Amino acid sequence: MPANLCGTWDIISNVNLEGYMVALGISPQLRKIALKLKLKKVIEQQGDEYIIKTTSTFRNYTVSFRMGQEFEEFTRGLDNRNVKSLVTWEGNKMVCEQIGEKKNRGWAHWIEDDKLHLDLFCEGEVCSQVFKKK
Ligand code: VL7
Repeated sequence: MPANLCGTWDIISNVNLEGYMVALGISPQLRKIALKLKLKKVIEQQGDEYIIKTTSTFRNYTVSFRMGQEFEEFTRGLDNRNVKSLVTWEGNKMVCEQIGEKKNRGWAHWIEDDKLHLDLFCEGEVCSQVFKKK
């Protein structure tokens, strides 16, 4: 992997999760819960498969994929949509495009100063999260 993102990570900042969730059409009630969560990321690699787990006390979300191989993703427990996803390296960024009903949807992970960064984007809204290694 061009950058080693593997490990267990705890969120330390979360900017514009609200805007991202509004863009996804998440209900006000669920947004209120989601905004209070302290998210964790567990990123693993097994052979050529990557597994990304987002966990919280409320709900967990797991996705697994191979680089450069399009896959069907159902965002269960998030906005519950089907998308066609594709993850590739763009330099040292792990970039996912999520093609579906929502335009310009996806995310990007990268490492900066020993921190794991994540931008989540949807229809012009960007949520920027930073995690520190556990
Ligand atoms: C996914 C929050 C907010 C809906 C539930 C809140 C509980 C706990 O897609 C994501 O990560 C990618 C890249 O690492 C890999 O899947 C982040 C969680 C961000 C989304 C939407 C609120 C509903 C969420 C899992």
